[in-house]
Amino acid sequence: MRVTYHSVLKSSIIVSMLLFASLTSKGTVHNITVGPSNTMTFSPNAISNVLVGDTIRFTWATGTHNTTCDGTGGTSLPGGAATWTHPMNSSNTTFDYPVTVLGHYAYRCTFHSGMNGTFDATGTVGMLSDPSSSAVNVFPNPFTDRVNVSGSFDFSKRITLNVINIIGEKIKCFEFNEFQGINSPFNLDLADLKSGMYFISSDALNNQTIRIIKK
Ligand SMILES: [Cu+2]
Repeated sequence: MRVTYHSVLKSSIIVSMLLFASLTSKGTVHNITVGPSNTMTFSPNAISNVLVGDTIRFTWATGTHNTTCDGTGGTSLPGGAATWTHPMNSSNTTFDYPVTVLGHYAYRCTFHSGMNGTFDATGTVGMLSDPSSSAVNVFPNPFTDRVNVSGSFDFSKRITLNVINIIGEKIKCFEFNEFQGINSPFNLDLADLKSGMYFISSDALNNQTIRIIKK
């Protein structure tokens, strides 16, 4: 695979595109039922396909419970993720937790020993400007030096991935002239970027714009 690199370009069109993309960003809601059929369980008690940008929705069914993830009592969550504790009973029937950090989450009900569950955030949802387009994964995110981009690319085109800073300047452009297998991620060397937030955009990603964070 050959990668070519272009110098800085600037485009105010991209700024308006980013604003539009952020307004239409969407993730998936993952539903967890709390205490179904008078059991001391979360159902499902393990979810493996969560993406950053998704929402975990706890919905009460029966009993008096809570959902807690604060790093104590066997619970755990990735560094930088917000802790939570929320009652789940007939007066508190739903609780939404927005997933903003990649990693493994282990939560529990503090009232009932053994009533616990996990979910794993393994990728980042694309910010979709076209709701019908499929999701793109970027990992790791946050990243240190290199970031992988995978998803349903339009392979009828040469793949160009642009890296854009928060004021809309295109600061890098990667061109992939030989197509990889659809399951092989594109690996971008971003070691020389400063820490902060950037976006990846590409015509070949159905105009999705993906937020990435450099550590
Ligand atoms: Cu409980």
